[in-house]
Amino acid sequence: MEKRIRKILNEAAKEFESAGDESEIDQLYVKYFGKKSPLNKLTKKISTLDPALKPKAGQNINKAKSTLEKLFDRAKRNVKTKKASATKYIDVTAPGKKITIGHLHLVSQAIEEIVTIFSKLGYSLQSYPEIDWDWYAFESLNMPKDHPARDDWETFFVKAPPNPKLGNQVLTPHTSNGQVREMENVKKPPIRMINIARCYRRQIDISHTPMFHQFEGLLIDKNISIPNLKGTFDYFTTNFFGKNRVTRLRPHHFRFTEPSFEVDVTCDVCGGKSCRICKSGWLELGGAGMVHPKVLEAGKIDPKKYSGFAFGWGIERTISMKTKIPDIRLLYQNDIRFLEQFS
Ligand code: FA5
Repeated sequence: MEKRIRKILNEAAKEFESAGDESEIDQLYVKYFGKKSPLNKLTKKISTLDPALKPKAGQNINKAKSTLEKLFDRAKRNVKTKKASATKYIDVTAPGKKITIGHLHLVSQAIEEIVTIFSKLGYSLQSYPEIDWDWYAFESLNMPKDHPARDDWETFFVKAPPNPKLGNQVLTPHTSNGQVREMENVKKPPIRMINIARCYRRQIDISHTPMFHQFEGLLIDKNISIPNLKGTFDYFTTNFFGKNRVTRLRPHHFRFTEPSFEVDVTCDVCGGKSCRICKSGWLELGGAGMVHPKVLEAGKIDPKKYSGFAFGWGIERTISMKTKIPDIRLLYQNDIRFLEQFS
C-alpha cells in the first residue's frame, strides 16, 4: 500500500506543478479529493487488511491527504503570483498607443473664426429665435403678405394659432429676422451686431441643405455709406479666406436693403481666372445692402438721422469656398472619415 501511496503522490506533485490556471487546479482537486479519488479507493481497502496493519495504513493515508493539501495550496499560490507578476511589468520599449482626440465640427470651427474676426471690428454676437413671427422674418423687413419675394425663401410654416399683431410662426428662413429685434433691443444706435443661427428652407442639392447656418451683420450709425460696407467685407475676406482673395459687389434686389448687392469672392481654385467650379472666376458669398428706410422705421430708428448696412451669408457655403468641399450635404452626413480631415 505504501508503494501505491508514493506513486499517487508523485503523480499529483507533477500534475499540480504543471497546472496553468485556477480552473485546472480545481479539476485536480476533484480528482484527488473527490469520492472517486485514488486515496478514497485505498481507504476502502483498509477493511480487507490484516488487523495489525490497519492502523499504520490509516496513518499513511492521512499523511498522504495532508501532503496533497499542501500541494494544492502551493499550486494555487503559484498561479496567483504568476498572474500578478504578469500585470506588474510595463514594456517601456513597446510602441505607444495613438490617442484619438476629438475636434469641433467644421461648422462650429467656422462660427468661432467668424465671431473672432467681427469682434475685432467691434461687433457683438447676438442670438435671436429660430422659430419667429412672420412680422420679424418678413413683414418688418418690407416684405408684405403675399408679396412674391416671399416665395424665394421657401419657408416652413408652424401650425399654431397666429398672433393678431405678429402673424404666423415660421422656421426662420434667414437670420434677417434679427435686424428689427436688434433695433428694438438696442433702441438707440450705434448698432454693431453679428447674429449666427440655424435657418430652414425647403431646398436640397449640392449647394443647399434644408437646415443651414447664416451669419447676419448689422451696422447702424450716423453717416454710414457703401465704402464702410465694402471695407468691412474686404477685411472679412482677407482674414477668413486669405490675402489673395478679393470681393466684389454685384447689383441685386432684396426688399429690405436699398441698394442691394450679392457679394462675390474670387475663386480659390483658378485664382479668379474662371474654371469648371466657379465658371466666372467668382463665387457667391451672400446678400448685402444698405438698410432700407422702412426697416429702420419698423425698428423705430429715424432714417433721416441714421443709416446702416446689413449682410447675410451662408456658413456652409463659406466653408465650401475655403476648403473646396464639392457638396455641402457632406457636412451633415456624420461620416467620420470626412470630418476627421478637418481637425
Ligand atoms: C438672404 O437670406 C438675405 N437675408 C441676405 C441678406 C441679409 C441680404 C441682409 C441683405 C441684407 P439669400 O437667400 O441669398 O439672402 O441667402 C444668403 C446666403 O445664404 C446664400 O448666399 C447662401 O450662402 C446661403 N443659403 C441660402 N439658402 C441656403 C441653403 N438652402 N443651404 C445652404 N446655404 C444657403
